[in-house]
Amino acid sequence: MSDTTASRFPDGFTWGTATAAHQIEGGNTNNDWWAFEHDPASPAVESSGDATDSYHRWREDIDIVAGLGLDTYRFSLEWSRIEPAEGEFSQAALDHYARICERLRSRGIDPVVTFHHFTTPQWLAAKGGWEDAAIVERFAAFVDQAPARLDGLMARACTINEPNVVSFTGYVMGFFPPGKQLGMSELAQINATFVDAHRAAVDVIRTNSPDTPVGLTLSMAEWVAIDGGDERMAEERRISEDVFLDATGGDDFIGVQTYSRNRVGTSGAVGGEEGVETLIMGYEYWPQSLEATLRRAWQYTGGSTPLLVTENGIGTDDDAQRIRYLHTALEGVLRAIADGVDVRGYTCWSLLDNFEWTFGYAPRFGLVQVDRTTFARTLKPSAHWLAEVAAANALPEPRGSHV
Ligand code: GCO
Repeated sequence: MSDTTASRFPDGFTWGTATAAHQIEGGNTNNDWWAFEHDPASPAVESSGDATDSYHRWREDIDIVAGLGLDTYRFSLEWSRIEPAEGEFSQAALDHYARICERLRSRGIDPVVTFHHFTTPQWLAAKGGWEDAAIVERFAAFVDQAPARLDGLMARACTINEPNVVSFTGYVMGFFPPGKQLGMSELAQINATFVDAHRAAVDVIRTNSPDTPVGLTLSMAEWVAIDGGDERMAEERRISEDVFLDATGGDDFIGVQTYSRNRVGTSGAVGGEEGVETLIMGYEYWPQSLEATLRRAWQYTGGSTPLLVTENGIGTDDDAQRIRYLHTALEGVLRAIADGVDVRGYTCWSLLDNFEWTFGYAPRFGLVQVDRTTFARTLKPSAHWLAEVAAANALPEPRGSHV
């Protein structure tokens, strides 16, 4: 970009990075994911094991975020630690997360707290998990524990991370727990339960912690209709995204999380386009998708709610490719902002190479590499690149091979 003003983000734009409890803490033996990872019949390739040992090394993680000069760290509470058995709440676990918030605050970093990031306690999964609408009250009861302890510490609260991914991947594809392959009517029911749980959590958080902005984080893709697939594409997008965007009315923000695009023909997904690289995650290298999803979230909701990019990144062993991906994605953010889309911040997924769910440890999304044996953290060039962007609140001129 040659126009330097066009490379600047608005004043007050926030810069951060994100993680989730089960992907980094290690030893989360009491949730549905641990059971799934250890079920020989499940597609999960390996155990999360010690993950990045962040349940113990969280201070070091926060020091890295602080050292990079980022102002936001998004992380999640592990429900199965806070409520290891129904109705039994662990003060020690809550204290742990409060200490994380306190240290972040003391380093000038905003704690963005996610209440549900994919994992559900085993005792609750055994009662039917998200298939039983009773989970709404149980989730609200869990959420109710934290604001009292974390009030005044959370900068923002995210109720449920990507409910659309949990429902579709877990209950239709069978690729996440509980590994079921149900039909569309059951999916609609499960989605409705997630929506109810989100609304209930918003109410609880607003009651207990009225000054904390609260919202949902949604997995969004750029949707492309191929060869007359418009109707099919719109229907898939409705079930996957729109029913959740509809549920965000009155929220303080919408968390947009984007990685790639979905190409849909008359009978469903058609896969990647010839000539476009397929990443280790199985989807296309398509950083342009972030701009598309921000525009759509904004347009679909009538510009009623500010947007935050709560996740965006790439699983790759090629860190130069990561920098290119982030650069291209952020150019799209700038274009969207220039057109009036109210985007307040950018949070890169992820701080650390970590446990990528069913795929195990092979996809590396981190700005920071983690040795799987010593847990030593080593910053990648992309970490320094993002730090520079955050410090300048602007994109640098594209370098050399940038596309
Ligand atoms: C998500 C997932 C993350 C993944 C990331 C990369 O919210 O999509 O939260 O846990 O690791 O998306 O696939």
